[in-house]
Formats: sequence, structure tokens, C-alpha cells
Amino acid sequence: MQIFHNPVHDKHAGRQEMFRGKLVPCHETPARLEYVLDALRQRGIGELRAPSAPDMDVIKRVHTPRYVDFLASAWQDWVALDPANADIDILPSVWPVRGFRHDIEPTNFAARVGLFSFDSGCPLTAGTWEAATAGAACAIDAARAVTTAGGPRAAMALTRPPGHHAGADFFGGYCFLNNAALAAQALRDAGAARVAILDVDYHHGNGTQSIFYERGDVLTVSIHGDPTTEYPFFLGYADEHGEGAGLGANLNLPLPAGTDFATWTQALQQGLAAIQAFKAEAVVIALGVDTYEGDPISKFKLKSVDYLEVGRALASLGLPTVFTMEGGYAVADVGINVANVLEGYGG
Ligand code: SP5
Ligand code: ZN
Repeated sequence: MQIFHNPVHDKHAGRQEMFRGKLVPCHETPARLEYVLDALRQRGIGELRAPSAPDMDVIKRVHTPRYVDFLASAWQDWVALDPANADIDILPSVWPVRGFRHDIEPTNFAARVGLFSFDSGCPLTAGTWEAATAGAACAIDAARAVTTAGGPRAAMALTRPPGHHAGADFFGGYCFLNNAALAAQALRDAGAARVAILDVDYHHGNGTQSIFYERGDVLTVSIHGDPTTEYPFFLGYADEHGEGAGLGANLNLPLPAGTDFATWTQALQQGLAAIQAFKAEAVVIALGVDTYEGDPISKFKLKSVDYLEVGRALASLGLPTVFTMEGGYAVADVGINVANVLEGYGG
């Protein structure tokens, strides 16, 4: 397996997120990725690669140009408001909910941040753009690797910030550019007629679902905590099947808090069956390991050893596979759990 790892991921380091009216330390930290790299190196899993320059054309086919322009200049705009802002991360504070207009982009900075976001738990920092675009390049490169003649059957975009909560024109849930969606788009561009995205992060992949909701060429499947009680709350229910050309190409498998591997793996089999029925020619795995029993913000009960079996099950699809790195916040165990998936897959 080729592992495209983001050499500038640590330029994105959010300080604080809003939780119950207070600013608390951000769960999504640079150390998470370093633990994965350490585990892969120690166990000799995969071949590490640096990404090429990001392909802005692919990024602008998944994300809207005005959102990309906003992200690219957000930090400069923020510091231009007040030089003292250089030591403070950007967090949104106002959103255009039902009844407000979305077609206009106000010039006020706080208004623009709100227009392009959906929660206050996702700090945008000085290095977010650089880190996120290098991560996008990892995802696009991984997709191109597995579709190159003589290339590997699997590749990983080992990057942060994660991506699956980011939509065509919004950030949130620690995510800015949707790496899984970018990989899927790059697989389509490389000639795969039908692509599936299987999201095994604890949280519903709302951004990925929304990007492909009306497309029939990309099947989106997500196994996640029931949004009635779990973030992101407002999407991820079992009755969301897609719309228009995408009708039938979205499958949500919500599970209650407390779910253990025996139950979770049944949902995984259901997801794999849907991918086979769709006749996908390639698959993207949005790999979050916040399904782990020790995760501090999630409520499933998977054990480290279970991730070996997850990897084996994913390999059973027999498809070119791109992994993207999503959540997982039991920082010291994230490396073991990700490495177990890749080892189970077959390296
Ligand atoms: C990629 C991904 O896994 N994103 C998850 C975003 C979850 N955001 C909400 C987290 C709320 C938990 N805050 C608990 C803080 C108390 N220490
Ligand atoms: Zn998650």
C-alpha cells in the first residue's frame, strides 16, 4: 500500500473549540497523525510518499469556487481586521439558518465565516489552508495511484485536518476540504464508472453525503452513531436515500450509542453488500477510528483487535481502494487502530 502522508499537517493546529458555552482544548490535534506514522513505521506497513502539488481543478469540482476562495484568504482577511487576531483562531458566531439568504456573500468577515460553516467546534487557523490543500493532494494522489496501470491495489491519504464533515461550501466538525469526496472524484476522472464511499467514522459523513446526494455515479454509505443523539445531529438518518439521479445511491446505517463490534460488523456487511450491488469499480474508505471503545467523544465499543477484522472485510471487496484519515481521538491508540486496519487489509 502506498501511503501519501501530509508533510505540513501540523500547520493546522486548532487551539480551542466551543463546548457547552466554554472554549475547551481542541480534540483534533497534530499528535494524532504522528502516532499513526510511528505505528506504520514500527510495523513496516506501507510505503510512505509525499504528495504532489494540489490539483485545484479537482478541488473546485467538489467544492464551490466561492468557498475555496474564502478558505484561501480567510486567515489574511482575519488578521487584516486586527493584527492582534494573529494569536486567535477563527470560530464562527452567526449562521444563515432557515429564512435567511444564501445567495449573497456579505462583506463582513464574521458573516462570511458563518455563511461557509455549520458549527463552532472547528477552529480555522493560520495554517489551515496550507494543511488542508496538501491533504487534498494526498487524497487525489492516492486515487491516481490505485488507478494507474501497475500501481498498488490500495493507497492511503494519511492526513489531517479530516474531511468527511466538509460539504461543497462549508466547513465544520474539524473538516475543511472533503478528502474522501476528492478521492472519489479523482477516481471517476481516472475512468472508474461507479465509485463507492464507505464511511466508517463514528460520526455521519454529512459533507460527503451532501456532495453526492443528487449524483448516481457515486454511492455513499455511512455507518455511524444515531444522529438523534450523536453529532452531526441534522443528517445521517436511515430514510435518506438520495435524490434525482442519486436516488438509491445513499445508504445510512445509524446504530445506537453503546454498539459493540458484533453488531457493528453486521452493518459493515450490509454496507459491503450495497457496494457490490452498486457494481462499484473502486472504493474510498473514510477511515475514522473514533468507533474505538476508548474514544473520548464517541460511544461505540470496538476494540483494537477488531480493526484487523475490519481491514480483512474491506479487502474482501477486491476493489481498488483509497483510505482517507478521518476521526479518532484516543490519541495514543489511534496509531495502533489505523495500523490494524491496514494490516488486516493486507498492508
Ligand atoms: C472528523 C470527526 O470525527 N469530527 C467530529 C466532530 C465532533 N465535534 C463535536 C465534538 C463534541 C465533543 N466535545 C466534548 C468536549 C468535552 N471534553
Ligand atoms: Zn468522527
